[in-house]
Amino acid sequence: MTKRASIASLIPDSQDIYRKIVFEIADGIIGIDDHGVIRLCNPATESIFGWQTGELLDKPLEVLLPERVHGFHQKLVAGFQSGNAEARYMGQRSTTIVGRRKDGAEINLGITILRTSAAGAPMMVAVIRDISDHVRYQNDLKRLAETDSLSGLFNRRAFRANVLHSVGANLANYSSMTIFDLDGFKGVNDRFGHDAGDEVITCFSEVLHNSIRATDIAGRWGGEEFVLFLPNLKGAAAIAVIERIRANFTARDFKWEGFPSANFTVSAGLAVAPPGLADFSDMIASADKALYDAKRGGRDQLISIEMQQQEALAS
Ligand code: GH3
Ligand code: MG
Ligand code: MG
Repeated sequence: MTKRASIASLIPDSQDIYRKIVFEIADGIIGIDDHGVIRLCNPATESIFGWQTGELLDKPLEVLLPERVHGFHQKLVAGFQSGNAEARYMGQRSTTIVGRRKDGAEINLGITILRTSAAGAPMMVAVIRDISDHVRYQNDLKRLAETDSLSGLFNRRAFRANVLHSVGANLANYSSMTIFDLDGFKGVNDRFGHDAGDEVITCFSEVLHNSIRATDIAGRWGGEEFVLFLPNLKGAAAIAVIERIRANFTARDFKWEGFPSANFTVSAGLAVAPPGLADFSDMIASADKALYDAKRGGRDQLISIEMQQQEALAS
């Protein structure tokens, strides 16, 4: 049966208006029978999923879904079939519905499912909208809101949010909070210019980013100050990470026209928080105190502080 014939048999002649809506609407409309086989499919569905006219009819619905969501989708459909709702919108929650085009590309979908029947047999109809552009736009906005544009690292707000999330998940373990402050940075701007200063900031950000684990969280605290949170790391292991970052940064040669090549140093304050400590401000304050000691002690060094259990309990 061709697609047109198939749709025609499901929509009585007297209901021309419905036929027109199904054919012309930009949203995909798709109907599946009890066995999950596609029995109705409008032109918009084919164009959303990149199939040719009539190709989707009589295929299992699974051809429109990435393999990894097949099980989840079957449960979703079974839940809807056994429930009381006549219609349900899916795609609003944080996990959007993912579909797969014929070429394998994944797309984000907003879907309304309806329970109905056609020619005496039960049928589930889905009205499908491709919301990929919308999801991409949302993700772009989120990234812009969270990222510092010069360094590409988390900004202060996003850093705090990510640390609190990580601490919440690792409350039973030690963690380390470090603040870095580039040494004599006013002098860099004054001698080499503001663009050179920006280059040094970018370089330190790269070194920081390239020296940490995927679970570590780095941010630009402001100006030439950076923060690093190391979950599940303390003592010598944490110190080794910070010292490697400091050494990698100092090893970078900067060469600006008219000047001999230059190297820079960075001071750091490290606070090791005992298990159970979730107070962000306390960790930052302790790291800042250690940083102050590092500056006062002559710069180009790391000072670390072990936060006390009492402090943790008091917070
Ligand atoms: P110290 O060793 O004590 O840290 O000395 P310092 O010169 O680094 O002192 P301070 O932290 O007070 O100076 C920070 C300077 O960083 C001041 C500010 O002009 C400069 N700065 C802040 N943000 C930026 C930026 O985005 N780009 C550039 N080029 N400079 C910046
Ligand atoms: Mg500073
Ligand atoms: Mg400084």
